Amino acid sequence: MHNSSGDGPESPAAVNGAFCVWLMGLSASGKTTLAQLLAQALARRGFKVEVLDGDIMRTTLSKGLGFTSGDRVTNLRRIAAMAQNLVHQQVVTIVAAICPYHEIREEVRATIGKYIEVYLNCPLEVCISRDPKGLYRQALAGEIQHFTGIDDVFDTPVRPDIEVTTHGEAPEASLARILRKLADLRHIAAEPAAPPEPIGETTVPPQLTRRLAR
Ligand code: ADX
Repeated sequence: MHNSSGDGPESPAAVNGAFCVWLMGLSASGKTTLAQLLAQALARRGFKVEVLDGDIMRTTLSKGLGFTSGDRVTNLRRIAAMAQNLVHQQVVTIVAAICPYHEIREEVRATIGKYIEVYLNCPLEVCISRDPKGLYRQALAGEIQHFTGIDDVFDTPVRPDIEVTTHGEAPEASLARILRKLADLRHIAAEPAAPPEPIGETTVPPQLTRRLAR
């Protein structure tokens, strides 16, 4: 878990309530990269943050599930239940999972409650040309079935809360866009919160404390 500032009342998560950001899009659209960047940015702002990545969840919570529509729905329901639980415990939760169908998106939104849908819009041809795991090549050769975008559907999100085009801009630019929108939606402060002022006591720099102790 990313965590920079603890659980005290000064924690922005404690003040505004935690939330879940769900990054959805085709395989190789940049979900994992953006999830990590977003997690670091939010941890720097003092939030407790957890990332639930589809690739990892499928080796743990959803181990053994495949990619039929039924298995995907089961996988996504499990992830949503875990996300709901984490948000309830004031952990900002970032999910990186394809989440290909309209209906299951509505369901996970209802399960989680404080849910921000982010669509990583990246053309299929770009994802195919990236193909970091060689899975598109295998799917196009018919070696694996039910591959999203090849022989399985990806419903284009109709009303994402945020849409970023991950082929036309650097991940840092997508990140900045997401952070701005989270601020517009009042989930985070517009600027990183300043460290809280000590009340009724003087802060002694650590070097000085050591010198005084000698
Ligand atoms: S989801 O459809 O249930 O949301 P999830 O995000 O968990 O999918 O897993 C997608 C990841 O599994 C992809 O990034 C890819 O690495 C891998 N994968 C293996 N087989 C498939 C497939 N048939 N379709 C999509 N992704 C697959």
